[in-house]
Amino acid sequence: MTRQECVDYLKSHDQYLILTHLRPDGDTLGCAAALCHALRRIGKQAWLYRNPEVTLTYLDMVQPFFLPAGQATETVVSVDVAERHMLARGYEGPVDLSIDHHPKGGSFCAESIIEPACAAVGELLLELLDMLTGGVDVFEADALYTALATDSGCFRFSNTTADTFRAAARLTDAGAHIAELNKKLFRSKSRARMLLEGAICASLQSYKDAQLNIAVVTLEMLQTAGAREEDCQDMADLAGMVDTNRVAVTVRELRKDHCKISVRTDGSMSAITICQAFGGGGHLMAAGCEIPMAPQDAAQAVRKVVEELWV
Ligand SMILES: [Mn+2]
Repeated sequence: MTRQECVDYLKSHDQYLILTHLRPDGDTLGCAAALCHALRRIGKQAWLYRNPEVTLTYLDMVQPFFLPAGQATETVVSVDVAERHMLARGYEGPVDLSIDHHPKGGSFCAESIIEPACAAVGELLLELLDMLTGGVDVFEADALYTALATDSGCFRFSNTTADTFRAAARLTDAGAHIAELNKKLFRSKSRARMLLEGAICASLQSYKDAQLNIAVVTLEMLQTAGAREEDCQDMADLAGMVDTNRVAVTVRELRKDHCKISVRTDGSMSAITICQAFGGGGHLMAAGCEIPMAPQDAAQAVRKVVEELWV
């Protein structure tokens, strides 16, 4: 549907339940919070589905809107959910409307508005909420800035466009707390995460003139650092930060003699081909697999495959 049709839809329905995705990020949660707040501001009843995987970073933003037990709802809207199986854990019902930016999003919903050119759903939602309410308030500006900034890697990823900056500028005009949000989202980490990164960096093994970099994360390292699951996000990016890197491999011990492998490449070699050797798959620049070996053995097994494929 068009933006106007979507706004008309939001105006003509009520009793909203807003859904986020599995392992929720700043885009899905920021959009859900902003949409819920804006709907309430125009007199609607709206709640967020209680996604059990919300991390501490985002809890304050969404918790006040969680659906109370026993509260009935009518209209179910998902934000940033690409596929049915990506819906937050525990939700089994139908979805009436999908607001998304994943190219194939919305296929599981009765209605959808999908705009893949947007770096974040937050970019699209700003347009919709401006049309719906006449202008976002400070809470919504903060939530949408969270969406925009996290999905664009703080405006550093290749999905960032002039429109992304224009949306951020409008959110700044609307009162978004840019400095505080950037500090919280990008310039701070838990002490456990700091210790874990230190251990991962110390584990780095480099080959091929440091164009192949392998990091190992053992259960013992996680325990020593006191790391919880949310301290482990984007760990696979670390090895690839070596400036000479072409292929970065992160070996994570899941249990005794069983490891999860994440491969990231610069596109000059296929991460899929590397992972297919171990029954995995993925994309050209990011793929994964599991190997039933101890961490160091798994690291050397992957090294051997990468070196055989090396071009
Ligand atoms: Mn997104």
